[in-house]
Amino acid sequence: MTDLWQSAMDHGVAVARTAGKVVREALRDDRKVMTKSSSVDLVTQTDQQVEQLIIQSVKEKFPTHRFIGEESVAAGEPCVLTDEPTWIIDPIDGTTNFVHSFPFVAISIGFSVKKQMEFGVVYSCLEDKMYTARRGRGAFCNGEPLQVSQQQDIGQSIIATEFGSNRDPEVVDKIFTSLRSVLSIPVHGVRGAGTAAINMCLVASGCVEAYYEIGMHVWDLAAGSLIISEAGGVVLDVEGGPADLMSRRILAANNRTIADRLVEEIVSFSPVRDDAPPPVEAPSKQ
Ligand code: LIP
Repeated sequence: MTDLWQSAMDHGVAVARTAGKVVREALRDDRKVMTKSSSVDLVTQTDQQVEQLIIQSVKEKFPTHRFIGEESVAAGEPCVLTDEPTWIIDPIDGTTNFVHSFPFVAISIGFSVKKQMEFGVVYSCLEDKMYTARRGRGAFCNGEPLQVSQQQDIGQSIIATEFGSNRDPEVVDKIFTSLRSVLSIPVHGVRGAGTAAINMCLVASGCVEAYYEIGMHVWDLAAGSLIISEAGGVVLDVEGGPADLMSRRILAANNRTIADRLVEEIVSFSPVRDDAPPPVEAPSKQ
């Protein structure tokens, strides 16, 4: 089995590189923008094209493997993680960045077996940085080993977070209450790259101490979560318990001390889970 997962990972890296080329080329043209759950939840034809490219390429080599892909789920495919080998794909993490040519865009590919991440690949395709991790074998960027920051003092830290695409006033209030508390610790700074996957790779690289967010999805997190833990960090729920990648809540940090301090400041809430059954539509009255 070991060699099989290595060849799957090699394929993941190769297809992420090909996908990155497609994304870079698409940036030269006009992008037709569509919306999904809200007017600020964007998708383009390139997201859909890249997801199909990745899935077709993997299917040819690993015909029995399963997929959870952002755009396939948006099109109605189930978002269920089984024990089977499963590729968890975000074809463009940072779609809003892509639409605006804001220069942080990633292809994120996680691979899970028996509900455990075996490898993660995040290709920051405009920086040409290939982040990789395999369970038990460390994390790397362009082949160089990654190590989280050794900082224990939150007051000397940079924290990454995002605002997401939910504009419900109650949710926005909670996000801003957390942000105000974190800033007021005070921390050295708060940053956000506009992509969960790259934020996680920044934690793994040691230049950001932690990243938290409520509202992103399993495809944003799957690969990055392994890259952080293989770089020596911790991946938790925002209340400090074990991470649940389907819960749409994440707190990833360089160490438990920084994570525990952030738990005190984050106002938690629970979006609809990624694996929740689709809402049943009420029968129309005749
Ligand atoms: C996005 C994330 C971003 C987060 C958004 C969204 P997309 O992913 O990476 O950091 O704030 O909620 O999930 O839609 O660009 O793949």
